[in-house]
Amino acid sequence: MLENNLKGKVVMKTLKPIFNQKLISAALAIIFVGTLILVSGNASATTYGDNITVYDGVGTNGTGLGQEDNEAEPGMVQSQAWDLEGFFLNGTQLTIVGGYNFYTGKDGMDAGDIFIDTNGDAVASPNTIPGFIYEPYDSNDSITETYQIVSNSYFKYDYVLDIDWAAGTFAIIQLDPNSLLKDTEYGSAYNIPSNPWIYESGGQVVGGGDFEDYNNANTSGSDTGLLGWNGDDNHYAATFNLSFIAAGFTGIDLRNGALFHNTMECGNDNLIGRVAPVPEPATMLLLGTGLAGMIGLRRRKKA
Ligand SMILES: [Ca+2]
Ligand SMILES: [Ca+2]
Ligand SMILES: [Ca+2]
Ligand SMILES: [Ca+2]
Repeated sequence: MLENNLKGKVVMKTLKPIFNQKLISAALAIIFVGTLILVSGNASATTYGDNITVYDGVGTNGTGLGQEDNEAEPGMVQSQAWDLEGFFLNGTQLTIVGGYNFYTGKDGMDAGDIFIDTNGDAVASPNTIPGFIYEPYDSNDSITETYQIVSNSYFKYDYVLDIDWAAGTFAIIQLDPNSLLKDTEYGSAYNIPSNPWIYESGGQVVGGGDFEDYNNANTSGSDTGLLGWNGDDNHYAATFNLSFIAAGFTGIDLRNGALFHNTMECGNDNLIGRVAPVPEPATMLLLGTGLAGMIGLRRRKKA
């Protein structure tokens, strides 16, 4: 198309202003599409918004986004009842979905809190944490585990949704490096990447609310694109309103990107969601100027 429009200098001169306008429009269109891709990543729209699940760094047996559907951590029970399947985001509505029943737990193992990182430095799903002393794993599970208390200085989460699953309520706690978190039952030596499990103490309560709870009757695979496993097609969901983010709460803003982490008491499965940062308007303008400039340069070389 470019070449056809450049048959002679006279023609080119008369077309030049229109051509530049087209180039700028094309550049802006490319930037617009690029921005959409940046915002959505590989996400796909569902009943609960975009699936924002990413790979948790361990295991490669799963399907779907992050290989997280029909996947639990290596060496752990592999079944739908233990499967955390995805984080979804619709505006400021964060939904977690699993074959695991958050409301009742499973075999005495309760659901965990949702940890949030907003400045990109969380040590999520590590295989080792320098300086951290892991509790020996009790291989025959004959004693009551001690559930180590872990300093947030190792994990660097910024907030936690401290969830009362039975009551349908949660507190938003702003964490600091001295906040204390609790590891999983098998967590210390056996299933390191799943940690931490729940909030223990420290930090500051900055808000809270009710969450929308769904049972499996409301949450089918067709709502989410998630799969049943070995004939078990139950899916459970819970939706948390993070509007405190939209309200511009100090230090937390989804536009800067965020990471979400959840596991259950035994750490059988580890789930991570991520929102990519949205470029600032100034950055987009720079990108646009640069791209238009590059196209202009290329065109001059051809002429
Ligand atoms: Ca599944
Ligand atoms: Ca999973
Ligand atoms: Ca952090
Ligand atoms: Ca997992």
